[in-house]
Amino acid sequence: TSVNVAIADRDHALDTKEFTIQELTTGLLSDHATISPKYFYDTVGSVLFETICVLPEYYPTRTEAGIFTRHLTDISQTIGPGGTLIDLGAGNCAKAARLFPFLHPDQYVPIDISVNHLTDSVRHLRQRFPHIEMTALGMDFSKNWTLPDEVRSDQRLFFYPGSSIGNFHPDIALTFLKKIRAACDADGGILIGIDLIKDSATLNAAYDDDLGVTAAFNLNALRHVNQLLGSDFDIRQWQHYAFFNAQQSRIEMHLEARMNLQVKWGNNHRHFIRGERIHTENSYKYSLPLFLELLSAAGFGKARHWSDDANWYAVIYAKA
Ligand code: AVI
Repeated sequence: TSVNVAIADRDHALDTKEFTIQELTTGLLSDHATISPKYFYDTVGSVLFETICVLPEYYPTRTEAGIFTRHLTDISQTIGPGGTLIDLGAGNCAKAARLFPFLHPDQYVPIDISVNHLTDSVRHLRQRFPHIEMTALGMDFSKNWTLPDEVRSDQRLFFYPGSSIGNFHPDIALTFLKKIRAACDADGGILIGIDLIKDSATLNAAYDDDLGVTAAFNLNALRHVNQLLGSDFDIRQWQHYAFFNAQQSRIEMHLEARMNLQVKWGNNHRHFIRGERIHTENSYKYSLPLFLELLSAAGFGKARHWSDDANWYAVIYAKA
């Protein structure tokens, strides 16, 4: 049985320097300034995110882990053994590795935008699970993607934990789910984690923790943008702002100017007045029926779900 670690750093699958500069400039110069949430995840940002995941206020990670601990046998019996496990946003591959002894995949395909991190993780994993063929892919799956030929086509299980789909607008989430559905044969499916709507106080605390880790995570985007763009954001002039927008059913994260200020980069500049904001992230929260509808609109068939006692979070398996 072979172990194959091929990092596919395809030109079209990761942003070019020109694209990054163009995208950031357009966002910063628009009336309502924006920075895409993908710019959170440089090395510092990735560590800050891992820290967020162990904070008492940030319930999604531990609630999802609890659902898997409690229902792993049922979940794996529902899905059935073998096939190809395609891990979207694999990171350190830990969540998928927990499933291996239950799902017994023949092939594991972790996909992540952060290629170096992924290579290291897969190197360790292949030693622990030498009988599973592994093909790591460095790509931004939020863009246009196709899976390379090395990825087997039968019995594909797309694994998308962490409620990361919540960071897409629902229209984009639907398009994305349709793409996943199209990449499945009739024997494929999706296993996905969804953060559910709950009281605003719990939601607000999860995105504005007492220790200020989420604030640092948000502000770190400015450091990262300074590196990418050569801009001169002064982080001390900005503050974290996050709240649950009930009408839109989403957490919004913004960076708010603490004073009138100016930012310069290349031949560009922008004035911000005190209180003006840069929108950095949305995190949509779903009701279970609404998300099941989304899956069926994307072409998925029969679905099963597992929740925690408080119904804060759901893990859903939907067959192709
Ligand atoms: C990655 N994603 C699911 C996180 C979320 O909850 O939307 C990102 C995050 N932003 C602030 N805290 C965590």
